[in-house]
Amino acid sequence: MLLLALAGKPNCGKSTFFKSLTLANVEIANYPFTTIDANRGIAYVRSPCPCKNLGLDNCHACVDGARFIPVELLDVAGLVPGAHLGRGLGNQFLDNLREADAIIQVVDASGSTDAEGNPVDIGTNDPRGDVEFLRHEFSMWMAGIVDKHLAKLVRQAQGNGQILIDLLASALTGLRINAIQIREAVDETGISLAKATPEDIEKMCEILLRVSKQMIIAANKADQAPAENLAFLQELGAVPTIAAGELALKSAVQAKILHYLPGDAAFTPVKDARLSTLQAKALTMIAGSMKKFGGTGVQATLNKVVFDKIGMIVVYPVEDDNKCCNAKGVVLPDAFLMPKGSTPKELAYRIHTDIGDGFLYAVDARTKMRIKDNTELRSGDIIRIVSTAK
Ligand SMILES: Nc1nc2c(ncn2[C@@H]2O[C@H](COP(=O)(O)OP(=O)(O)O)[C@@H](O)[C@H]2O)c(=O)[nH]1
Ligand SMILES: [Mg+2]
Repeated sequence: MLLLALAGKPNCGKSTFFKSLTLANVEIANYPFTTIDANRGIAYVRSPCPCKNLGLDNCHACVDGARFIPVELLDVAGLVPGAHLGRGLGNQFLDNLREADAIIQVVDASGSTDAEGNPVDIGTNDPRGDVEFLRHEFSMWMAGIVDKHLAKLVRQAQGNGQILIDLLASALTGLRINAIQIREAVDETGISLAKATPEDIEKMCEILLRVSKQMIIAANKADQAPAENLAFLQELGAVPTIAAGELALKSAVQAKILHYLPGDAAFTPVKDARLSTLQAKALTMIAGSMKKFGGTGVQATLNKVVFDKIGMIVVYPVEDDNKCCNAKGVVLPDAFLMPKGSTPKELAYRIHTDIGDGFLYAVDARTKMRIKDNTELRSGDIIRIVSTAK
């Protein structure tokens, strides 16, 4: 399963963001509890279910045409300046970020917390510094790891540049960094890896971070954010978010007070729901912010990182391409997230190793045509795999 990590300084709203995405949502989750432990949980990306277009009215896997597909989410402890030197929980949370496929950088766009997360007046703290510092800490930490290994690897490579890169790649597999990415970073920096100074390594690691880790910024506390902060963050591709609003909505759905599907632009109160004055006031405020931003932005952030940044597509394997169902008649039973460029044969392996090993051909359920095993699948494809395995 994909792993996404929430990172940022203390008090920017990471845990609120995390809870709002992993709170057991009765309407969408098959799992009664989606929080695996305190800081690891299951969140869901939202994708339109193909059932609507195909006129399949007996689809039970989606909610009103919205399909929710699980990914794993990590709430990383608050990062403080100097973390790479071991400040705060230091290396422990940097180590957490290491295994993630992508990082959602939560930034306090309201500017109501300083660099260490202490409360200050709204608009006091400039989020520019917050954006910089995560990249800085992470790349400095990486540089420390490269620095630790490099001298020995240079001796082992005996003057062969490619071997040196390959050796370094092996040393960095835990960071999910490969030789191609190292080559790119070395070339772009223009350094000689064998003679790299500590400054060279730092420069290279900045680029290495950029090419190896996808990141997206959640401009959180958007409800209280000064316009210039939002404008600056949105220029960096940030999504304005109101994590506290999303969490309140999820709780209200659980309490059966309102209808709201994560990612909707608005919510509707349940008919005859009894709201306290406080609840009604809070919901009115949330509704106002949602109108301004087109929703709470929390689901939008998750979708953007998975579909646009990492580049995943959604593929629906079926056993019966006429009824788009499995052997038991369940319509569109599975939705798989797969990397862009995946092929039917890779889908077969994703279903089961035996199905992959016995792969014969695939059928596109929409066209009923056979497709070649090296065809690139497209998002929304419904595919029947024909295999010698049963
Ligand atoms: N106004 C506003 N406050 C928020 C939002 N998200 C979180 N907060 C508040 O920010 C504070 C810190 O949140 P928390 O999730 O504990 O931050 P963490 O330390 O990064 O995990 C809490 O008081 C939250 O209620 C938001 O979208 N808007
Ligand atoms: Mg927290």
